[in-house]
Amino acid sequence: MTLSLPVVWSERHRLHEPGGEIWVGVRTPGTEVPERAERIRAALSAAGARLVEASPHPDEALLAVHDAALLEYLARAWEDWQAAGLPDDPGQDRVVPYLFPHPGLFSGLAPAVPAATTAMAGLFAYDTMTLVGPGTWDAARGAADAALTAADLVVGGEPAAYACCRPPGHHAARTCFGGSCYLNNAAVAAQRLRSGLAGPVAVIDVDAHHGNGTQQIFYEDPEVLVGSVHVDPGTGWFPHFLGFERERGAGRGEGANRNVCVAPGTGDEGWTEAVAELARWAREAGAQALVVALGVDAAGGDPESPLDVSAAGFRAAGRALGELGLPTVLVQEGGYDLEAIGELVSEAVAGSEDGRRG
Ligand code: SP5
Ligand code: ZN
Repeated sequence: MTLSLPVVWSERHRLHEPGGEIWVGVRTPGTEVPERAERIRAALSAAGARLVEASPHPDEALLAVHDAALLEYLARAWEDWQAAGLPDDPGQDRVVPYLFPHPGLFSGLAPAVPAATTAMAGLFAYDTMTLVGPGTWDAARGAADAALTAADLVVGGEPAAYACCRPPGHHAARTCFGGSCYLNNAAVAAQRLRSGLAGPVAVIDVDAHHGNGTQQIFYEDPEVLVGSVHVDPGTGWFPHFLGFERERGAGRGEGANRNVCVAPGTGDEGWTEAVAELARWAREAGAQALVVALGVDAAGGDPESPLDVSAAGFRAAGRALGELGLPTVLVQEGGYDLEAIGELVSEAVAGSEDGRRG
């Protein structure tokens, strides 16, 4: 098996060491670790893929999906935290929110921009798990550059390209971040495809968790179709508040959002059929280009999900997406089983090449 598509990579991912995640107030080891991307690169290189270094892109590409205030915050959050002395007193070496401007507090007023560095974090972070350290911004920027470079290659005529994005992106929304994600890599790739190619773009998200950030960014946009298959949040899984099948888009984007929920324990048959259903939906809606938000945490054995998909299931899902025959950017999302992640990604990518070749 030799992969013919380019694999875009940024060395900067290593600068992001979350140092764990704070869950129910407890600092746990966390699973979104640098080794993930290294394992993926090793497996794709072994499968014969060409490696391409991500090239820097201007902020405009990010402003197409995020508010300037979020970008400005992320760019300086760590330095502000350090300048405020918080690593020494009280001894917190990552940016962690403590107070959240819950919509129910405000009687329709806009929350004030707080004077305290400690309070700023809650203005942008929607959970306590997504920590910011010294290299987080550079790494997140590198991941977005990888997605944009892959999209540039596809706009330039490559049939498909894969971006090894780390940190992942699909939980990051227009004004806020969480779920181990800071910048929405799949969304910036979709905007790049949309500006470079004609017609609607589909984002199909096969990560085990709902792509709530991507959904939010494009919720009222009829030109970016967003479909996600994920473990039913109604059975107790992240992101808990979103990802239900009744969420179908709004305004001009009514009908352009599609969620397919699967039960805990779902394996190859049910899951690949759900992916194929999203592929048919995108085809029928007239998609002219495709972004695959390729998380592999639906795998049996992944510590972050209760799904039970095998390497063969990822290959079959890749094939169903490749059969659409669309210009395609695959963007890495989750996947946390270090022993399996390389093979799972490689099978999904190889499947998409099988499908495109027919
Ligand atoms: C990109 C992606 O896959 N993000 C996944 C974020 C889901 N994280 C939810 C974590 C919920 C708490 N995990 C507790 C683990 C305890 N060991
Ligand atoms: Zn996930």
